[in-house]
Amino acid sequence: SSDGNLHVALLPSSGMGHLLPYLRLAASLIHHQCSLTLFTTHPIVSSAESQLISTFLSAFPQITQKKFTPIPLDPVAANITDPFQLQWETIRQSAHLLSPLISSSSPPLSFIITDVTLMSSVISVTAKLCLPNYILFTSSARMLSLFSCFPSIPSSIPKESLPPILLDSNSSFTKNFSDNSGSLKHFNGVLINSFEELEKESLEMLASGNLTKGLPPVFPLGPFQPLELERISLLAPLKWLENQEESSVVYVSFGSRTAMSKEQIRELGNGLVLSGCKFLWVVKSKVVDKEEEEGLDEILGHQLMKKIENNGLVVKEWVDQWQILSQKAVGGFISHCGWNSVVEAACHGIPVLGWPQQGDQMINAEVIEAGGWGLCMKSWGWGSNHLVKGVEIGDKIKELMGNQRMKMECARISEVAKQRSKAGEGCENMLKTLFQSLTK
Ligand code: BUP
Repeated sequence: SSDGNLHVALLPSSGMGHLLPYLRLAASLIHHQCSLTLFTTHPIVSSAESQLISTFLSAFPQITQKKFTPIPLDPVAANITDPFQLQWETIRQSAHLLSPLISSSSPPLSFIITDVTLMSSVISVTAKLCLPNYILFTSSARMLSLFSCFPSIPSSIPKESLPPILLDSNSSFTKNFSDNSGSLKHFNGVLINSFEELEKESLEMLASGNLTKGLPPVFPLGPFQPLELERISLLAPLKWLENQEESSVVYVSFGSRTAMSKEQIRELGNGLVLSGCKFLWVVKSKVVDKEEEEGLDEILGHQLMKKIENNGLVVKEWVDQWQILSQKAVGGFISHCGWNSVVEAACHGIPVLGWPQQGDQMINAEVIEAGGWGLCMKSWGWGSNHLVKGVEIGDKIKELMGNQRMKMECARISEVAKQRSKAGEGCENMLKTLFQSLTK
């Protein structure tokens, strides 16, 4: 094939929500006979990431791993409490150390694909090496439209949907976001896990060139498919789902890096019980999986545990979300609206009760709301801001599970998503266009 002699390097950022789409993309690139180098950053923050990387590398021995060890940052001096964000900043500040790793790659690299959180620091390295750059943007096209204009805000996005931290122009987070946005015009293209039927307006706006000057082409490659190697051995949730009635279960997960307060977790538990629905609930009380020490008994309390017994299954471990969403029994999803979860829900036609917690999640939840296949709970605020009571949560779950219109809308999107996932559609065609643009 014409793209057979390309050597592509992938530099993901930290967090499962960033890593997973990189590895899913990597598998498609291998399908196109590209040689691949995967940059991994050490030490790795979560066990979930370490495990996935090693499983991935043993499944694809033809991929070269290049270990990158940035100079550690002091979290206090850097004023960053979130360990994943700290890792982003650590990589940014050590980006110059990537230079020898890039130069020594053999055969020489054709281009590098990197993460939005690392853009401006990576471009300063690759510009000197004259290496073309792409971004794999791990969020929505709607979020990309904000990112590409920032600090301006597109008229389609309400200011209240921005995470509070981005409204503080003095925060280092906002400064990085701005710098990265400013470097966008130096990139050759943006790859994104989205597709027309999911985000028509935003993708059209991005393609029109009216949004911002010098925006490189956007390649909607979605929906990304999970890899066989992502399947995990925790079978209890799937076994339990097999015995539940069709569309009767609400699946609850807030992704890999959102920990709720114990108080909010218990209100959510009460809400689930009050809804009268069956539920499968992934509980997380610590930001990094390695630190999860308390048992469910301690987190939920004995009383709530008793009430839950006959209604739901609660787990603390990593689950096979893709498989769970594909089960007939699942009829709704309470989600923080991390972008991977949104796309996965769309693929399986599961209506979402969106409860954004941080970052891009409110903007992603608005995609669902606008598409008519879920609810975006703006009034529930940003994460820790205030406590949402069980009664209110229970009512919303009933609304989610009873809404036929949302179910139909969602089934329609899922049909299109399935079509696109078939060989020869979506990702494949877009990758071809991408390779053609490279050889021009
Ligand atoms: Br938790 C969990 N099993 O138990 P998002 C997550 N996932 O398969 P996040 C599991 O991780 P950011 C689990 O299917 C999705 O592909 C899930 O990504 C999978 O949210 C991914 O949804 C999670 O984007 O990341 O983890 O909060 O905030 O960085 O988007």
